[in-house]
Amino acid sequence: MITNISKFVLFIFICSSIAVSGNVSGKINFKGGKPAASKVKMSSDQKCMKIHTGKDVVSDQVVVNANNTLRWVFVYVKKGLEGKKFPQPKNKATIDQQGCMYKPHVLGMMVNQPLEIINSDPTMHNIHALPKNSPQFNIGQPIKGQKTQKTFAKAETMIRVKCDVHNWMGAWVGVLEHPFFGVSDGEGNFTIKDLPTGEYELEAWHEKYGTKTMKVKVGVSDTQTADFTFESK
Ligand SMILES: [Cu+2]
Repeated sequence: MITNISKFVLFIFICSSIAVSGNVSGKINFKGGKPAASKVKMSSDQKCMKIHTGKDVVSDQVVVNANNTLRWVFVYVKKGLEGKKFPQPKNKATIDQQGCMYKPHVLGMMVNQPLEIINSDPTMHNIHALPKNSPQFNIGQPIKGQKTQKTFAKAETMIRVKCDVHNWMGAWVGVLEHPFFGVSDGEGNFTIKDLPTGEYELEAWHEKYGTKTMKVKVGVSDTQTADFTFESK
């Protein structure tokens, strides 16, 4: 028989096991004239050209989606988590060189989390990361299927990554002391999950259109909406 006291203990146990957190999700709207997609010229490397035979490759720098939203915006908690420690995620962050482009173009990871760099192309890539707070690295990957792991020792938004062989190849990495970030997708949406309850300042960053900030207050099991708008220049 379950006594009232044991019911109460069970209730407290269940309550304490529920994570005290919520989510933030939003859309990155784009206002103004839609810029024309910029074609990437790969003529300096015939192997890159061959991968894309018959197809145009467009730059990932400015991608305005069909629904007038902006892709590849990095949204993260800029203020409100100071002094808090978060465990490393179990998975590695990944960047792939595929079709002589970086996949993904923008990614987020934590300080000291392994970043797996993959060459999926039958050509030589040279990945060159240019952080200001952590040591730079510069590695040649001549063989298809080659994988190398690297880390960044200090937080930094954003770190430029480029290829020293192919001047059109560029990516951006946001390195944080916490796992609360998202990147806008092909419909302009992003989500930041399981953020501890509290008040935060979010920053949305785009490589061409700069940054925007917004305050949010996250309650238990909330999903707060944080929509940003960038304008064409
Ligand atoms: Cu390359």
